[in-house]
Amino acid sequence: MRVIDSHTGGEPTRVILEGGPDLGAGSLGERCALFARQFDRFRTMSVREPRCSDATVGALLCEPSDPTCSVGVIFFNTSGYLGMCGHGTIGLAVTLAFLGRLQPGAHRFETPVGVVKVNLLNANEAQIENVESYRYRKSVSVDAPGLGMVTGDIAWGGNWFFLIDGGPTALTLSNVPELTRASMKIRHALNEAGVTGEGGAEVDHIEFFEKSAGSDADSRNFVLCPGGAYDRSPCGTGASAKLACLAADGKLAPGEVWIQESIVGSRFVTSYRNGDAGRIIPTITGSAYICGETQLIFQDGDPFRFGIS
Ligand code: PYC
Repeated sequence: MRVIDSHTGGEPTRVILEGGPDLGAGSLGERCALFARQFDRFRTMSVREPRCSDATVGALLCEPSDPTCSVGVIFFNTSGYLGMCGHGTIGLAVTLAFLGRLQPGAHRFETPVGVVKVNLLNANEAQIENVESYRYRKSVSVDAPGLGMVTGDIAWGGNWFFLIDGGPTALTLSNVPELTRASMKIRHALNEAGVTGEGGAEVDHIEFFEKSAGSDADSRNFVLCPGGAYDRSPCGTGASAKLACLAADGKLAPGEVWIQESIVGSRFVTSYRNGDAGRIIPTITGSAYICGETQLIFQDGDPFRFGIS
């Protein structure tokens, strides 16, 4: 399997260029379902230890089914599949630029949850216009063991998020273990209480945010991803969900810039325009860098050929 690794604001993306499954020519949604049903081992072998880690998002490069798109992509991680991935889309754009397959300018990428517009600004920087994002429920409270009642908003930004104003402790790197434990408890409490996104979808990302201390960013966040790792980047879909909440509360106007900082201090510059029915269309700008070009080898007899589960 041939892969290229990059990071976007510290968050890794592994693009599978060759050696992935043949998923046919259905819609990206159909191909993602087929991937999960019949070829899930390609996911586990490419992103799980010992060849990768929980922090990485994998990206299977596909032929698009939409003729207006230049690229199709299915994102996944160690625990399952992602509808969309903001940092991963920026990483993919920069990877394709590195390979000489994408020129600066406007492009359209097809994902299982819709088309994302990508403007490659230069070799390391891209701006994406994400899928329509919206707040689904405001001020939902759950009782999380050891934390008490926790209140947050449920919003869609290409994945489902529970967004909480303020963490149980300051949003600093040294507090990552405590933030991880707390956000896992909250996610578990949401699941136990049957609190979901629209249509019963699991809320699998938990986001704490607060005003950035000693920085000119508008907000700093900590995002727990489905696999249990935290997002080193400011999380493109999480930032989109946050923008949707700000827009719904009348706290950010269309076109106004919102700088979202991650727990490691990396940044996305974001804004939105109005979509349909009170939804918004977020724009996220960020940088990615190539870290490696690798041939993954899976030897016969390797007990961890398909990854450590
Ligand atoms: O940037 O959207 C994102 C993302 C989702 C999970 C990890 N990063």
